[in-house]
Amino acid sequence: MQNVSNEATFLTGVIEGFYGPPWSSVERMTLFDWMRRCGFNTYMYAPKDDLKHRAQWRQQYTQTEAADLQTLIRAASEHGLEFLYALSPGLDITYSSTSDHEALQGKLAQVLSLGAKHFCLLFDDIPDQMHPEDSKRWTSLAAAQASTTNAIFRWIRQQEPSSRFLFCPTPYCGRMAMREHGGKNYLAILGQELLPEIDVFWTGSEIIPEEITVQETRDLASLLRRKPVVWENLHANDYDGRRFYCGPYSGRPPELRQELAGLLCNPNCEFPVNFVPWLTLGKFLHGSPDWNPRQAYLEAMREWHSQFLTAGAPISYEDLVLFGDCHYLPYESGPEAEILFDLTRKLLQGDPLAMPDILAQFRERSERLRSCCARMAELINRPLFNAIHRRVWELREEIDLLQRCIEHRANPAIRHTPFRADFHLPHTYRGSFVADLQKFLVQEADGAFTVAQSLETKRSTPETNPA
Ligand code: GDL
Repeated sequence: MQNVSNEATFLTGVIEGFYGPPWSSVERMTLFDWMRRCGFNTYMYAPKDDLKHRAQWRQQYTQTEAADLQTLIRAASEHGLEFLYALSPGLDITYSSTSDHEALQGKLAQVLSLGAKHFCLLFDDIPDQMHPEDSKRWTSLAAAQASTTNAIFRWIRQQEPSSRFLFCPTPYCGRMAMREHGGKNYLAILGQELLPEIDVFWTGSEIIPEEITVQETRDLASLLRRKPVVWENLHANDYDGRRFYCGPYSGRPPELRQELAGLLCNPNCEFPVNFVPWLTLGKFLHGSPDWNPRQAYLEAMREWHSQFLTAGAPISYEDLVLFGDCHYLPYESGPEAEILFDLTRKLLQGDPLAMPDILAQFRERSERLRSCCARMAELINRPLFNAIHRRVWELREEIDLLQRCIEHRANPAIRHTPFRADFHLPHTYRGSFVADLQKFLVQEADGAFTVAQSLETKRSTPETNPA
């Protein structure tokens, strides 16, 4: 499909587009260095919890905030990167309101005056109902959003003729479109109404799809009448505070690049853990057709390893790979972690004394991981330590508990007595109100939720549920 956006640069890079605390200016400067190293060309500013990006989108930045934004815009340019400013007015905008239109224009005028050239309007994660006033003027949300965006785009192009402009639809993945989120035929109406110069974001069949295929992307492009820009959420972790992902860019074929107008990734909230995801994404975007995610991961881990110097005993490359494999991707753990998982499962399902080889392998591998986690406390790179230490602690605790349990089961003198661990007591370990609530609903393999078999009282007591 030929469209206007094909003639423009293929967008590659990073969206700061997650929920949670935005990155610091120091992190953003490091980001720009890393982005150059990855061969990316674009940074999109869209932190959901910059109040003035979304919740209070009408408000202009204060002098201090504006000065910070200006510094950031300049720094992007000094690094040879395009800076894209995104605004999210969808939570409460009235599309037909003159004052809202003026607020929108006024806000973007301020950011233009700070040096930004490229813009984006985001309508993701908003109510899909229109204001009654809007329904009088447009028959669909898609038409209302397209009309508003076209008007802003035309105005921006008058100020800045080289401006690149993007749009994020309310249904931004296949599942939402299928459920008619945003209204019937939203994407077809958008494709027809939105000016062809405006690029459209898309996350894939799901918000975080395991795979993105060429065929589904072609189908979408014909609906939208333009090639989409992928908003890549593969490494985003804002939806689950217990996880981060440092695995490789994966699940997308190299041929996909030809079907897109760009690919920008919205990554982990914890800035330092994005090194390997970005390096591998850079390789995917610029690499050869024989792209191999695992290979790219192992190479990128060699580079990341240099950031794991400690004040004490060193962390080896092999141990770092094992640790990284425990925090791989949303749908899979890395192979080194899988081996540990299988060893543990076998030892817990059977008699450890009857499988000395498995026991020996478990001892070696679990101890490597446990002590690697312990050494992380001595990382010289404290921002990296701060970013990962909760997850490191949790992993170490669990490995420690499993080691104790398996050694208990492997000890003929005590193996028939109940296993207890003094460091893992009820209420202090695996506790929390959320953990209690999570016990109510069980998710089946097909995604359906069922009510748990036994709905016990809120807090299990030591008597009823010993550790
Ligand atoms: C989303 C949000 C994004 C968030 C991500 C992962 C889009 C277009 N919007 O739905 O801000 O970080 O999921 O939770 O992806």
